[in-house]
Amino acid sequence: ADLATQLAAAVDNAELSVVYQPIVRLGTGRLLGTEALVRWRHPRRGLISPADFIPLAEETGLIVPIGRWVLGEACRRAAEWWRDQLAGHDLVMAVNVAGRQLREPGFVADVAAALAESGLPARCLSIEVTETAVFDDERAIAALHALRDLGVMLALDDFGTASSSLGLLLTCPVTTLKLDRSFVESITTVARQEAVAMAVIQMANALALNAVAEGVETVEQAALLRGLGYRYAQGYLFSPPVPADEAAKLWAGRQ
Ligand code: G
Ligand code: G
Ligand code: MN
Ligand code: NA
Repeated sequence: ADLATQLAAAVDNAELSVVYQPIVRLGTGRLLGTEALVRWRHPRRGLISPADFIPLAEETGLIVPIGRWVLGEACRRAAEWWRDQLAGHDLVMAVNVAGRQLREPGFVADVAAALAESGLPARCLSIEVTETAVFDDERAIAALHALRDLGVMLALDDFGTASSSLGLLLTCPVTTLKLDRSFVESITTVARQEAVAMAVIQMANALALNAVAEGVETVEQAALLRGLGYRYAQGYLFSPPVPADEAAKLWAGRQ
């Protein structure tokens, strides 16, 4: 069978799993929450990256059932961590959502159901969307407003990489900007990267938005970002994405 057919069966065959990458406070190293990232272990090909199968899932519409499964899984896990008070405070579970999911009429109801079934408070869920997923799309923007009405957080992922970034801040009720890792990569050596990162944090502060720096790999990058005023970051320096049981242990060590 072709890859799309195999992907269609992947949920039922329990070939998908979710790994969790910590999002930390730069000042203290404490965990703010985690980002859920889907993985597909193909029976013959081994691990297939979401970068390779998410586009296929979007083309075929399979992203809808797959995304619903990821959302349910992430909410159940976060609710478990939240109930166990692993954080000692609220936590954030960030879930990536494709444009195709956002435009699906039942999407907001799916989110409400995932929250109700898991018992996770809406304020603990952050839906991550890319700029291109919502750009110029009234249905997507309407869904974002409905999600905000539910009380969930909304993050603009890969912020700064699309051409539409600034206008979206006027039309979309986002709570969080995720500075794309391309601006962090050479931030300690390329003055323009530092200048863009500084402009983004100043804008986030002016708009009362949270900002998370992505792709932080070195202590130098973390220190520089902290100096610029970033309070939250994510990246291999702190932890790669890890399975749920390992993430639960990270909580224990990072309070
Ligand atoms: O983990 P990384 O290789 O883990 O992810 C590659 C890309 O796939 C990223 O752009 C990430 O946002 C996306 N991605 C990972 N998990 C999901 C998911 O559950 N849904 C969607 N729509 N995208 C995801
Ligand atoms: O598009 P999004 O930001 O959701 O994608 C997250 C992607 O970034 C995933 O593929 C994840 O595995 C990857 N990632 C997470 N931390 C780092 C990092 O420090 N460096 C690099 N190069 N990639 C990272
Ligand atoms: Mn993301
Ligand atoms: Na990103």
